[in-house]
Amino acid sequence: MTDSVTARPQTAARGLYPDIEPYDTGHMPAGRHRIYYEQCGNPAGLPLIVLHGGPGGGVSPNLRCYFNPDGYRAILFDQRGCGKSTPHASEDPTLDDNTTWHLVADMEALRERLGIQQWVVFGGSWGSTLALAYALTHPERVSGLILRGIFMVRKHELDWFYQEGASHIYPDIWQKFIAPIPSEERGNLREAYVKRLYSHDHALAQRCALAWSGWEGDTLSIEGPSEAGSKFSDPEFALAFARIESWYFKNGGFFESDNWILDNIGRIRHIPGWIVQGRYDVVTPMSTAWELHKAWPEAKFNLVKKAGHSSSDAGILEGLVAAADDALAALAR
Ligand code: STX
Repeated sequence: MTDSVTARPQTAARGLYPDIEPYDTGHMPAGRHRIYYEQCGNPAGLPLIVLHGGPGGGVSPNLRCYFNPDGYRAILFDQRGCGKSTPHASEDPTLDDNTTWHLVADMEALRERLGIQQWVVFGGSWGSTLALAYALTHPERVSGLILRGIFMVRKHELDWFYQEGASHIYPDIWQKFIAPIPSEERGNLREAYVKRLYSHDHALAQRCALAWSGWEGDTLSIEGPSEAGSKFSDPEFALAFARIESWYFKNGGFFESDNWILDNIGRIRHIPGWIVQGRYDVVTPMSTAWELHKAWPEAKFNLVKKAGHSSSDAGILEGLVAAADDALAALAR
């Protein structure tokens, strides 16, 4: 292979930072839970916390690589019930103590444990929901918000993805999503799923979990379903993911009212913000990001023309790295 093939053009967009190992990992007790966290980059850098999606998605090593490791002290953690946090929802009989407000409290406990006054909050999809909920609860703790694939867990957003809407864009994949549910129960798919995900018929629960999880995994990216196997087809991941998501969605994200985030956005408009949204996001369609942009015009709004929901879709990845670089330049002392 010649240099002309491998050399990156001068105009190459920003890619991920190189793979990195955490300089610290641990488990934080939270009631009967133990919350896994890791710290990466520069211990004296600008603190930033990463909020994964789902809920129930867990963090992965590539999430460490959106942040300049010389400038950031990036903290990643697995939210209750998923990833390396325990008990794992795939083998936990209850999610009663797993709500948005428990996660917000876990973030506060983690912040105090790590001796951090303020941090940048970075989250995509459900991570954007949780970031907004946290900022609205503890605005003084947030130095900046970097949000991707905006999601507010409102009924119409859930109906779009789990009842009718996305079904028209991915009818082939939708067919697999509805397959485990008898036709007479398809009028309310979320309810039909919730009933089965804790079934004593373990094979049924597992089949439903894989169908639920596969629907999301296969519709995330503008590139379409990944050919290679993915974590969405891992039975344990899928069971925790489906149980946690459906529990949060059944409860409207545990918000006081459907439009709670937007109704209260005035309380956090002073926080420096970056919004990155793919136009062809089928999981969390752009209309929600657009509403947020209208309600919070001060935040930088990066509409990525040729991208879907995934944080690894090229334009989204570049937009997130650029936003984190911008935030570092603006906020580091
Ligand atoms: N779930 C939206 C969400 O938060 C309805 C989400 N979508 N995909 C993900 O999260 C991961 C790929 C991060 C698991």
